[in-house]
Amino acid sequence: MQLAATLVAVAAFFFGALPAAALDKAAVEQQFHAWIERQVWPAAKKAGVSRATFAVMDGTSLDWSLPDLVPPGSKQPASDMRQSEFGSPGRYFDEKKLAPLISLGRERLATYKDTLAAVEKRYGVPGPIVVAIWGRESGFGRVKLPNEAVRSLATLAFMGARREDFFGELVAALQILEEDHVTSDRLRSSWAGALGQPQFLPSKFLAFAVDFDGDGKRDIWNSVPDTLGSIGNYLARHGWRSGRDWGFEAEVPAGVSCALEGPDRGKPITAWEGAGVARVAGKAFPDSERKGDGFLLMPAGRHGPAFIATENFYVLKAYNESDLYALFIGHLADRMRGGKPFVAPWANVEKVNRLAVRDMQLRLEKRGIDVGGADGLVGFKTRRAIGDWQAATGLAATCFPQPAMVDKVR
Ligand SMILES: [Ca+2]
Repeated sequence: MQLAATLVAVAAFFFGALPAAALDKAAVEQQFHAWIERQVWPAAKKAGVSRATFAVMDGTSLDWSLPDLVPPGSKQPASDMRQSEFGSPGRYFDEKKLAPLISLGRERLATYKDTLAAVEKRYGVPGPIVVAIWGRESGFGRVKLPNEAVRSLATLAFMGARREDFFGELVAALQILEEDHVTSDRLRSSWAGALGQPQFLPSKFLAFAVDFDGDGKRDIWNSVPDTLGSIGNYLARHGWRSGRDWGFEAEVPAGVSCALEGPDRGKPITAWEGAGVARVAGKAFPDSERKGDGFLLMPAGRHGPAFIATENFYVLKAYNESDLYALFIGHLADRMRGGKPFVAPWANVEKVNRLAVRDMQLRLEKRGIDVGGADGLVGFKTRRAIGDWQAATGLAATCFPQPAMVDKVR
């Protein structure tokens, strides 16, 4: 957050936004309270929030420490994409970072064995998957949530860079207080308003949190059963298929193009086997999985491990849209069950500038190629577009951007 604040300050200097110090903060606070009454109260009332519950807003002030704020009268800071780079996905899977999550996760699997069995019975999601998400989101509830959700959300809805996304979340947070699941002083969140141990945004809480311990409250802050049940319910409601795994590391022969990646290019795992794809380390795909669909997944293209994922991999992506997040959860769950590190190494790739990637994506879009949005981030659609360009240019397809190549792709 320190870095983000510095970048905003730099952007403000170069792009003419008012430095925060020059702002009349007292005047902005006044506008904030006028906005609460004029904009937030009617929406909250319509959503069933009582005036008594809404009183929490009276004592709420703006949190000026949040990143990327755009106070009224200042200009939207320019995107900091030009200063942003990304490297190998392998850094997400550092064994030193994984080790404590694996050992603490195994302890939680033992401690909450009965609860997790009940969660799997009701929602079909295995314990290690639920516990892996719990660990990744809040360190199994050990992370102290730094913010009051209402204050953070009100600040972001009033003067955040993505104001319109947060207005509904603020109203949803007030609905949670109205329903009395937790008192306002205990409605803790991340700076971005993600609530409790599963880190649900308020709208997700309303839709997916459950009271798994039966005390009448959906308490994802203090109740482990409510936390685990809510994660299970979230995945079940997003289509988790009971009895299927998330995916398997695989060896993909050179004759199978990395550009075949993606959830829209699935085929039965037996068909991948027919094309020469095999599970690593001489293991076979489980018989129960082989007739089901598999999807090629290569987060680092030819520069790292490859996988045959199942539909459940894409259910994990409903929790967080990143391929690497979903892979992290699946891998962590495997490791808690005694699985081994990935067999294939993550190669040391050169860092790539996000702006250069975005420009490449814009050129591809102009040709009608779907890159999944020109955002400077590299999802499967961008990876396979690169692979297709490489093949058309007579190069070996790697399906991953590198600095020497991104400016040429078109
Ligand atoms: Ca409860």
